[in-house]
Amino acid sequence: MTEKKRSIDPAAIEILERPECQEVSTAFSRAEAMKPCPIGADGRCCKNCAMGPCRLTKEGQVGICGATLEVVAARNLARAIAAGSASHSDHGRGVAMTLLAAAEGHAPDYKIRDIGKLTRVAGYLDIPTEGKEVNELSKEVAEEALAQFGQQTGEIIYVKRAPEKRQEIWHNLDVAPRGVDREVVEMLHRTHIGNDQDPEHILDHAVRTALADGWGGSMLSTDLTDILFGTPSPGQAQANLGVLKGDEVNIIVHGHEPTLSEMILAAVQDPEIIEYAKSKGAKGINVAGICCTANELLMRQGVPLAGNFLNQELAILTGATDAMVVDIQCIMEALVPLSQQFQTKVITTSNKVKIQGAIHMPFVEERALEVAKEIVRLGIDAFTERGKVNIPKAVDGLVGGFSHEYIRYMQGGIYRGSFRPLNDAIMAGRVRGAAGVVGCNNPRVCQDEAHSYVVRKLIENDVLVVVTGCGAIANAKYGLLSPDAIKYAGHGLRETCEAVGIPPVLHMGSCVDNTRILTLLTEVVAEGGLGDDISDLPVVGFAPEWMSEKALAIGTYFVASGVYTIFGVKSPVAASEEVTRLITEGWEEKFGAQLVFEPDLDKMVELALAHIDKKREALGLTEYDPQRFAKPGVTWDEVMGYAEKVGAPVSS
Ligand code: NFS
Repeated sequence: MTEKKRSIDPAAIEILERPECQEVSTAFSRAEAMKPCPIGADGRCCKNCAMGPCRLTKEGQVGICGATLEVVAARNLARAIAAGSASHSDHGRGVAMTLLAAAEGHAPDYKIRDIGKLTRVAGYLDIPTEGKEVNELSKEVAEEALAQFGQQTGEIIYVKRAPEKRQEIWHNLDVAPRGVDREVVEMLHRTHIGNDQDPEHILDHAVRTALADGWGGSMLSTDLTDILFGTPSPGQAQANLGVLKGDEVNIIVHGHEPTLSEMILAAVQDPEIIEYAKSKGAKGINVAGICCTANELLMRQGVPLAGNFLNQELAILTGATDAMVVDIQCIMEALVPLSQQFQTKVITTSNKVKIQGAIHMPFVEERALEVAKEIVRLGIDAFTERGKVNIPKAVDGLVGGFSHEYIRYMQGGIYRGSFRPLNDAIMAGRVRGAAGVVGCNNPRVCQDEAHSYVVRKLIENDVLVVVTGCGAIANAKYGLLSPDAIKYAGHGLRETCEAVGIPPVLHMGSCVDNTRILTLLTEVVAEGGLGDDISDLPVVGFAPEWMSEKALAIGTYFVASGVYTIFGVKSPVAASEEVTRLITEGWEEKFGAQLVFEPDLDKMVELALAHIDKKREALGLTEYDPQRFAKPGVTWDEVMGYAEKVGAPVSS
């Protein structure tokens, strides 16, 4: 395999092609050396007890307990969904604990930054706000949020934020989550040897578990993070490894929680710390992010994105990363041995995550800023031990920070904010539909290729796109999150984006922020004219380069919320026709949407456009015609040329 096929990222290609990197082990080289186990890959392997592992490779073969292929594949998928839901939700719990500590005065370095959001969230949670001090209300909100995790009966409060028709579907199918933790625990119980052995029944609970994540743990995480650090609004930033600086201390924050990284950002602004860096010969301190931590900091603070999942090792290979500060999730163990060949200090900070050989500096909220400063000092000291530094030049501009609140605001302002312009544009066929393109990198497929290809094709076809997670970072690296991306958009989408003042690809945040997309879809339904449930909307979801269990949880809660969702790479249940049928036709019947696995990029796009057109037709909307909003016989270049001649403002 040539380096080109490993990635389309110019920085990644440059680093991987360097002579000195040829023998270095990275996820790219390990993926080439390690063939995936074909039995496990498509769901045929059961290792839920010590009678096995049982590998069901022959027609009609069953496990030692008699488990059929359908049950094995369904259980494996369900367990992955439980692990993904647990990860997002436990992250959400962490944010709730920080909010509580801040409200009670035990975390003096944190302040409530968004009182408006605090009041709105209190409203969602049915907490009266009148006459309450900020800290008092924050405490009640945090406690109620925490109660959602441990709740045993009834249903989680946020279920009621979904369209009414959707809630009815969940009630009728008995999949409305009762409590976040309960569903995860029950999923593990049901899939233990000798329990739930009906694939449909197992998958019903997998849906309930995923919903507990999407409309529970993750949605709470987004809300409470906004309360603590502010609801995002658009701002400019830069992306790719070119954001690292040769003459400054580079601190990379990597993982998922903004609680620590926000403090790192505060620490590097401390005059004493800046002075310390200068005393060691650095011009300053540069903070950049990787993975979802990057998205959290970008959305609120405009911190540059060093890259997505597959860029983490490459950042160290530049020789310019002095400290890589990690918290939870998507952190490769390989960072530590790699860092030992450089000056880079890998610092673990969560009490949930230790890596052998890394420096562990537990991050305690009571003395958050102090710990952050100690961590930054380690990075500054490492700067003095630098060897050869070789930073790729690749860097691209972007605009990030589109919270659903801001998207509403952009369509009418504070008092008249609505989704009317967007709904009208969809109804008129100016905008054909919308898509969420989210999720990971996976070295089994070319890095970023699927993300950027799918997004380019969608906007070309007048589909408005929202992105999160590593997918958002992927698109940022190729200029697709800059207003300039309008030049790739179809005529109708272009016109709409220019009228509203938005780019055609909107960065909506980290992976837990996929819940912002759920809220946005609900608001679009409530605006009227596009049916009365999410499953009526001409929208699709994508995770074209997925690899994590969290991605499966997200995909499942999107489908259960009514969004037709396409995953790339490969299907983890390919071995079982029955399970494949259950998550496609079966979920279509139950939830009005399917979870489809399709590795071919063009087919992915075809499926998406066909689905969007099918939904348009069902709604009785104008048939989409790509030429309707084009001036006949006039190309865009001609239009732009004319605009320039008459001095009209143009956006490309
Ligand atoms: Ni989402 Fe974010 Fe990236 Fe995938 Fe990992 S960082 S939570 S799981 S790899 S998008």
